[in-house]
Amino acid sequence: MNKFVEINKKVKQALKNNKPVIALESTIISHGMPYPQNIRVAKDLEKIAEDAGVVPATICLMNGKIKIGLNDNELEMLAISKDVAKVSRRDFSRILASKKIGATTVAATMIAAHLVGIKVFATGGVGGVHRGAEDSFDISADLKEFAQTPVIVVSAGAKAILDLPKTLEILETFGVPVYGFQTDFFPAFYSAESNIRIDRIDSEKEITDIYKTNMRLGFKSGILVANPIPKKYEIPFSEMDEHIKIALDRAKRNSVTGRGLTPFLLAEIVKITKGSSLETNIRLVENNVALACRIAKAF
Ligand code: PSU
Ligand code: MN
Repeated sequence: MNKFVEINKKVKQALKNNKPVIALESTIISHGMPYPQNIRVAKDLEKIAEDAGVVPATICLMNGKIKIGLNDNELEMLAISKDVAKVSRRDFSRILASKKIGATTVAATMIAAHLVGIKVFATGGVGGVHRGAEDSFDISADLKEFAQTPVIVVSAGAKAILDLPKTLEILETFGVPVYGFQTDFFPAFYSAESNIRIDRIDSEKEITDIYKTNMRLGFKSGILVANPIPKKYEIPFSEMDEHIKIALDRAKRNSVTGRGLTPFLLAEIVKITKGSSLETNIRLVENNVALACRIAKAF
């Protein structure tokens, strides 16, 4: 095994015995949610997986190692420390070499998961094409990663802070399969549906069949499974759009760009919605973990 990789005992056992494992990202803990909700969510997601008979592997970079599966202390460090780097593909080697703490984004978590043979990964929402990308060129490295790393990622679509049609266009250009899970429309993170039609699948087995076919063909792409938040927890698209416009305007006035933009927008939206967007965010990640577990078991 790669000398940079450190897998905890439970995950190693499960991988060795071909038992179901899912990957979880750590940027959602360090940069995506405020303390103390972030640590509660991190532990709660692991418990959802364990209760489903699946071994959770939360992933981060620490002490020059790619850590696969974290203990409570490590999760707490990610949740509390102000010194955690947000790591996408380009940051990976810098943070490993410096032995600093890095939280992995969707892109970096896919890289690590694939390195150790984890096929399924649950997150909240993937990065995408930012609104105004025609000027800023801000397109998440997550999209490029989907083109080259064969991991199934369960996400509540893409965050409504993004330009959803452009995000889907780029994924199509990169040859990335995107499926609505039991829906014909791309979910918009906080809202169960946008008005954008996508291909639909209805069962976990269809996903594992497509993945296996992809692998047999030698295709390298990942698969994005877009799993809508349950209707009863959603914030309607029209309502969310108002909040998002305010947050985007604040980002512009404060000149927030680059890797700081997504965390800034998420935090502003939590303030604007007085915490209700955070509640929604938590519900949708839980829902994604539950589906990821069912897909991992279907393998
Ligand atoms: N979705 C969330 N919270 C997050 C993110 C996504 O609900 O914190 C993170 C993920 O780690 C994702 C990253 O990979 O934001 C995308 O950042 P950027 O747009 O800078 O690529
Ligand atoms: Mn970006």
